[in-house]
Amino acid sequence: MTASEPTGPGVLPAVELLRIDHVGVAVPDLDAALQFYAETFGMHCVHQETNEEQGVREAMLAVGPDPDGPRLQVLAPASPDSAIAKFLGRSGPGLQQLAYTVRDVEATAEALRARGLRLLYDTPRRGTAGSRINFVHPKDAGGVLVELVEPA
Ligand code: MC0
Repeated sequence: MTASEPTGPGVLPAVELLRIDHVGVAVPDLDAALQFYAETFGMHCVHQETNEEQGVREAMLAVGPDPDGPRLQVLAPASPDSAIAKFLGRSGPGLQQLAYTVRDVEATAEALRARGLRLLYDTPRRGTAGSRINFVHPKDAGGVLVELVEPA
């Protein structure tokens, strides 16, 4: 905090995004998608897991040589009633989410709530590799499902 920063009642807390964490695409078949991205774009999988709570089988693909750079997340449904299954049924395969890395997911969620945006969860849930995540409703973010990711 510097002397020039505004403080006091009515001043909104800052929203601090660090970088693009990943872009998520919904696919019907994870293994087929991994083969497609490897053969077509030369992208390789650096992490894979099933997140039962989210109902997804997911893989993170590195893009380019930077091991800490933004990733492509490939999301396939692990259950028929999951968010990804519903997305595929409505829109078909394609871009499902844009995720930003944040230092503090609760503080960022609170700062967005203060701006009138709806967060999907009252408290953060478990995301990829033990991260803590929350989402902004796509109707409050220009038609984009925005994910906040606080890495483990
Ligand atoms: C729905 N809508 C979207 C959208 N999903 N718009 C843009 N991007 C999306 N992904 C639109 C619909 O078209 C509809 O628009 C309106 O939002 C409301 O639709 P709805 O019927 O309420 O939609 P639902 O029931 O499919 O729910 C949407 C919602 C859901 C975003 C709330 O998908 C959700 O809870 N997502 C968060 C969890 C998630 O996505 N998990 C999978 C990734 P109209 O104009 O027709 O009204 S797991 C993950 O990402 C983890 C592993 C991680 O990264 O660590």
